[in-house]
Amino acid sequence: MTGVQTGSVTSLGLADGQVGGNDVADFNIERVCQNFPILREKVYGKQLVYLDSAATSQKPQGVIDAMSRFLLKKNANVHRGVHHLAERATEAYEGARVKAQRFLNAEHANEIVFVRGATEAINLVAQSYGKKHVGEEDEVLITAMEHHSNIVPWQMLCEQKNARLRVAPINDNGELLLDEFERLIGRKTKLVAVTHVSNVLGTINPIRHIVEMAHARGARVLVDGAQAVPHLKIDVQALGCDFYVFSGHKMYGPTGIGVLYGRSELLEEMPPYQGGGDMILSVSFEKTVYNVPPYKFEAGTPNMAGAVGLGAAIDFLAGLEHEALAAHEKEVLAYGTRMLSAVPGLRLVGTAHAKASVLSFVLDGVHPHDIGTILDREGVAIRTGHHCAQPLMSRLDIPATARASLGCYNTRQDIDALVAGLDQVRELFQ
Ligand code: C6P
Repeated sequence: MTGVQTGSVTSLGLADGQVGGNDVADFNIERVCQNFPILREKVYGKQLVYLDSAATSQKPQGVIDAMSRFLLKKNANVHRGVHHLAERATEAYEGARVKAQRFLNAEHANEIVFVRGATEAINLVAQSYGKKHVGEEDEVLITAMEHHSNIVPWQMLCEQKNARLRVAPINDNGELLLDEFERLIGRKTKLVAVTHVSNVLGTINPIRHIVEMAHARGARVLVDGAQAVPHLKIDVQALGCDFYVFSGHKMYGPTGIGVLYGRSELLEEMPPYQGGGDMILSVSFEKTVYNVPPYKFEAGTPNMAGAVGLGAAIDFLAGLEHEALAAHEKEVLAYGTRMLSAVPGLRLVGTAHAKASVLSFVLDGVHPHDIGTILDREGVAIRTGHHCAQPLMSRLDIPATARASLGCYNTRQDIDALVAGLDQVRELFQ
């Protein structure tokens, strides 16, 4: 939020009393913003306007405090020591796992594997489940709107196994062509890997429908939830997916921590991804007996402070009344869509009917990098480039976009600052 200057940075409780319904007024934006100290920063003497949350979100004070409290009061290696601090650390770490379980509405805490982020989670599934179940001439189905993290691990697997990577097409609005998608799920399809929300287009994919189509043909489904978790309420049981992955840092948590959710029976039969400490029950030079999930997939000392920070981010999101947050984000997205559409020479990229907080665009005669550089001088932070989705750029026949992406702290004023900055860009270039 532009110009947030006031208030102490303490409260997490954001839903005032009986907050409910879809009234945006229920959402106390000033109190939300007070949780994010970095929003008071100035860049080049201008008030920071942060519109790059899809790359990484800013962190609320509660997350910063929880991590520092862990390091100040509880730090020790988890699962190993008999001493008191080791117990405290293990309790904090395993407590974060239970928070993640509730956040996703997973049935069991042991379905939550801590990983570095969405990228590592997808690689884990590809090299463990994929290596075991995808054979020669089998197929893995992805979509044309995937992030490189949900393309390259499957390409690597397909190369290793002589399998085939298939790609479901999208229309010009950036929506999946569901009939085509269904047609591509065949007898040989072992896995479908699809993003819940596109990081470039903002498209929200109909995951439950996709899962039904895939399961009807015996294929497993991995959902890349990296861009969905900050905005949507996730219920993996209702979605019915087999795997769901996300990164902590896009949902107000720290970097270096993320989650792989996998259904128990799948995690149990999957081979380990990496070997090392903590993932074993016993080791001899002749034979190693692996630990049970999730520990089987958590070799080595994990990111304990990161897990605690992720737990605090989950608490932060739980403290926001979800309906009010969703209504606020929808309203700012709609305002942004209207305002940007009115900028001469600007074309929005990604106009799906179901969309989350992403506004990608191109501007006649101006390279996106120039847009980003000029906006930066005005204090407006956006991302420009291919956004790790080069095949999508090829499909759209553009080299890059400028992308403004929204978090819970963004407002109409931030959109106004973006549009004012774009006016300057146009004056210089058009
Ligand atoms: N997208 C963006 O600016 P990691 O790097 O593992 O935390 O997340 C990877 C990833 C996977 N899937 C989707 C849909 C994503 O958007 C991302 C990360 C950032 O769009 C950085 S490239």
